[in-house]
Amino acid sequence: MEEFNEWISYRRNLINKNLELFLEKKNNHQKMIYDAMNYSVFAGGKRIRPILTLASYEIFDYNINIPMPFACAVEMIHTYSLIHDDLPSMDNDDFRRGKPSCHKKFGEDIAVLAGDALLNKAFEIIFDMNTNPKSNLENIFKAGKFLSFASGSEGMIGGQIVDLHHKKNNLEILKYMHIHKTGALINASCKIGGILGKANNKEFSSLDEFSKNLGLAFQVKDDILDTEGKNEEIGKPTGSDVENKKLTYVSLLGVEKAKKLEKELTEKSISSLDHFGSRGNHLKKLALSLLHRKN
Ligand code: GRG
Repeated sequence: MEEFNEWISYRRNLINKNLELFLEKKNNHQKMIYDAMNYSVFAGGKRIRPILTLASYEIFDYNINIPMPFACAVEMIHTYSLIHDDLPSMDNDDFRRGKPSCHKKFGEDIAVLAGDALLNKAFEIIFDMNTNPKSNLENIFKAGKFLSFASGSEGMIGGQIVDLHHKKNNLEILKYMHIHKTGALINASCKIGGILGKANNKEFSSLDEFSKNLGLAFQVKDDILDTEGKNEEIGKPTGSDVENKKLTYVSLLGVEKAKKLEKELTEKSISSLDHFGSRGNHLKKLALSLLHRKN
């Protein structure tokens, strides 16, 4: 456990250092946008998706500098989605990561632009990767395609549309929404690690299977935390799903069945890594730690 905590902290710190470099503040006329981008990116996120990218890559190779720009890009896209999701025209949330949400701090106009700028920055740093002689251009393009697809209208944005504009009244549509809204980026985070690590077809499929189940488990846990979590640990008021009469795994199945489902999905995800042997251990531990997370 101690070893795993150190393993996580080391990667989280490295991701934060790289994010700082990529998002260096500029003291020019558009300083405000850098302030807003940095505010949201450094508001205390867990960095789960970039750690998944690194951990997936590490099944194949130890040099985590290679996937690092992608790991940071994934986190930037995730943060952009949270900034936009919190806007009054979407979920209208005043708090995020324990702090006033971006639009509460900087105003709606800046929050929209900060989200847009993070999305653009993400792809800028990926295109910059071709300057690294160790990078394989073909794999960078392939991974970049996965990331843009997962973030777009057939991925995360697609899920958000279902959330905002579809009547959600059964498990099937709920699952569809979450596979896209939350699952797609988690899935891409792992697949990117596999592509850059030059995984073969079987290995790539295992990472795909792992992250699909993990993404769903992650969302079920999110629903459980909204019912059972503590405001101060989660960083925003809990109980909002019930208040907003949202369809969730908890409202559909009840909390006990939702917990059972989350456990089953986590176990399923873990078992798809079995053929990696001990090389899959950190990813497995990561999945287990998400099952027990408090925020
Ligand atoms: C606006 C294009 C657009 C998309 C929004 C992902 C998303 C789509 C909205 C977020 C809504 C939400 C809270 C979903 C629950 C699952 C989730 C993504 C939780 C937040 O992720 P964590 O727990 O957050 O990894 P931190 O703050 O740790 O990074």
